[in-house]
Amino acid sequence: MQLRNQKLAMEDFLRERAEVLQTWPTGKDVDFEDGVRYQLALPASKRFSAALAEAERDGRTLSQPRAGVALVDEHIKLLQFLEPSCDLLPSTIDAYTRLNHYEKAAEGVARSVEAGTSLLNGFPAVNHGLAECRRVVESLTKPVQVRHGTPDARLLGEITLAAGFTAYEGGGISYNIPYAKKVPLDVSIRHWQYCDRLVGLYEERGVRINREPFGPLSGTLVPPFVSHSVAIIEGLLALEQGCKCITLGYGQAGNLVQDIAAIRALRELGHEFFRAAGHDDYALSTVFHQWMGGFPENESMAFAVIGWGSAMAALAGATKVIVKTPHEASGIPTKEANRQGLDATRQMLNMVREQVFPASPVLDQEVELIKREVRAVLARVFALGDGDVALGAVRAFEAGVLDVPFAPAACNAGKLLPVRDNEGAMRVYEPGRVPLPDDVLAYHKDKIAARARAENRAPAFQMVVDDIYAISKSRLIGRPR
Ligand code: 8ZB
Repeated sequence: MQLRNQKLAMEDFLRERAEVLQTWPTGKDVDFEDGVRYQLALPASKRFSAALAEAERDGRTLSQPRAGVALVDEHIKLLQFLEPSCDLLPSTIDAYTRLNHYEKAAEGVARSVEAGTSLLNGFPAVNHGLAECRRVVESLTKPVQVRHGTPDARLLGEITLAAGFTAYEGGGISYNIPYAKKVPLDVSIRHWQYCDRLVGLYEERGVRINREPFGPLSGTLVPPFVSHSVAIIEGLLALEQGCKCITLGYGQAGNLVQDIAAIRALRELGHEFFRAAGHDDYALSTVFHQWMGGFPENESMAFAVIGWGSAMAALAGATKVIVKTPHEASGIPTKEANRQGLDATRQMLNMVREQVFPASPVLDQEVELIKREVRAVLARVFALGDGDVALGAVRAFEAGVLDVPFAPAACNAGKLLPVRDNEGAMRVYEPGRVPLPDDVLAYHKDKIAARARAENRAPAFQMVVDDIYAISKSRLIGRPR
């Protein structure tokens, strides 16, 4: 395959489309023109892009849960129950659909009907098909996004966008590296070019669809520059295919200064790289994910983690925050627990709303550090791709230049090791083959050495392990006992 960051030719897209729509029977109900008409008839109050634009204008942070169950009526009831407590709605897709195992999802639906409860970990939108997905959209008053984790999300995109969902999460890197073991990266990137081209076709017809690369990646001690580099690459890939409404994401690290700096750097780097690639007609927003790593079992303790993430999202000025629940440590939350997470989040967002984190040299320094790191990595990505960012991304993962900590994908080097410094910021303990400038590496090393001194132990892999479990055991930093 000759992967290139080029807008897919219409005839190639249409040929592929005919195949995609045949992969499962519900595909045949999809009609693009009908989808455009349906989307254009939606009220502005159901448009994801409109809600984001308004929040950007007013400097507000919107809240959004994750939620999805097997059966349509139960899914509708769940979202209607959450709707008063949040600004934006999801439909979290089940794991079988994410792997394109629609037969298994069908079994799960049948068994859920028998059991009278959801036996899938999300909403199988492909199996339910266009008309049932429209019933979901029509039963709600707020915008709904498809949230999943699917390396090949072409059919899912065709069905849900024609059904009136107005936002689509994912990307060829961010829905491969953390989710799949052996899907080749060029394949998933190519499948996501299809999704982005489809969104672009809706855009051409005046239908704005929000696109959100999945920011947190493995959710396990990911330094901001790693996830920012991937987010910007996926933003560039989406823009090339005609997407115009991009939300770049970041998962909370836990250190106040680093988290605020990360969202600021993400926004500024987004504009920097998008404009440098010749894009000027787009809307950019940001999403902050409440802590994506291990949570405490204790629900009161979990609320503290949720609250800290909410405060950071608001102080960082993120456009939206993805909300966790007090059940995070145990699995899929009940609808009540989900709503509790949303209510706790909204209370914190409302209290922090008017406050501004004071300008400070420490913050500026952290912003500048992240920017230098991302620029260094992306410069190498472009060089490896002979100027092409799609090809460059594939080669950069092969070379370990892009390297996501603790990700399952075989095509990910897994040589970069992160660890927290003495204030809990994510630093690089072992860079692997990631091309950070020497002075930047020396800075990380110094910050880690300061922690090692404070803990009276040498920096070692044990420190990394301690950090992975720290928050679930009630601390940010994995100090020795
Ligand atoms: C990568 C995202 C993981 C997070 C939550 C997990 C975890 C997954 C559902 C869900 C509510 C669902 N999650 N599936 N939350 N309903 N069907 O996504 O708990 O926090």
